[in-house]
Amino acid sequence: MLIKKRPSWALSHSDVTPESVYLDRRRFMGGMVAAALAGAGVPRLVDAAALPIQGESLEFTAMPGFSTDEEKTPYEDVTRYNNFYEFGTGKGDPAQYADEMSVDPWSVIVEGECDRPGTYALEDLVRPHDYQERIYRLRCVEAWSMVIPWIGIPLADMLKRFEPNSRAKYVYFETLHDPDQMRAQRSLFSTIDWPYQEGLRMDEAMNELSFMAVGLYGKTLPKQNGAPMRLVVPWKYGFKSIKSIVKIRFQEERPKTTWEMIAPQEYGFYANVNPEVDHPRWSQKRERRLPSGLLSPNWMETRKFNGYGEQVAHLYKGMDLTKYY
Ligand SMILES: Nc1nc2c(c(=O)[nH]1)N[C@H]1C(S)=C(S)[C@@H](COP(=O)(O)O)O[C@H]1N2
Ligand SMILES: [Mo]
Repeated sequence: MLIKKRPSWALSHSDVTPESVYLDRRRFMGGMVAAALAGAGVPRLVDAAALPIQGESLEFTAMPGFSTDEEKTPYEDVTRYNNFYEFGTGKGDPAQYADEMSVDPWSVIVEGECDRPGTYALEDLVRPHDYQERIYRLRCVEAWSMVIPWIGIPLADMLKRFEPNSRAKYVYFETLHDPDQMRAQRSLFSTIDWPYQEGLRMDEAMNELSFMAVGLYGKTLPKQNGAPMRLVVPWKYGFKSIKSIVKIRFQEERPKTTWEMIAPQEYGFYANVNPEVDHPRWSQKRERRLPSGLLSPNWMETRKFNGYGEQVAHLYKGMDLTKYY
């Protein structure tokens, strides 16, 4: 049974700001260690201490037309400040525990309304494609954001190979469900009814921005970021970008998605980044761009569709985005 507990990131508006203040206070009092434990972006006083970029190097083509030239979020923050509830709700939990998940070998079940269903080995899914690098903004519904250099392939290129048929109106994705490897799935008090599930309307999935990432910062994905393969949908709140995918299903009906199932009045299926539609318990007008601290909280205005309106606004023409949030 799903226990409807308030997720740690579903904080009330009055909780959200004090939390970052609280983390900063700890940083001042406890110094570097406390800050590292809090996971809220470690102050980089000594650059030489920077975390080396982990993983196997990948060859890729830079895609300047699909990349922001904003300053990239440092590797440390991208890989130590995560949401991956399968490993715990703390921002530092995924970096600490995702290593308990094995990602090799990895296969993905493809099913539903398509002519090429089957079980595909990861290599067969990605090998026919050339990798691209896309530097995208990632805006979490919790009102923090990052700029991440992803490596991967356009989602449309992968999905077309399965030959979806005319009844395929939506595509559903599912994360690995294995309590032996994912410690929070063993918890009796979990917020989430596992596995983590997400979905897109077919035209959203086929949009040129939708990306299947297998790496970041030029190397294979760290496990905490959703190895070996995760979705990246940059104009939507981060929770749509599902990690460690093991199932892809084409379907006629709109899939039920994890956060929508937990709190439908707060998290919708569409989840387009939208400063004009506040979360019921906090504002979505601004975001904290990581790294963020007390002296430089780095607040900035949130942009509609996370700044990708030119590429995606047409998908929602005529839709009331306050209703379809
Ligand atoms: N399977 C799974 N995917 C997930 C999540 C999760 O808890 N489980 N969290 C989502 C949320 S809320 C965000 S903001 C992003 C964070 O991605 P990152 O940790 O790589 O920055 O992953 C998304 N994908
Ligand atoms: Mo998120």
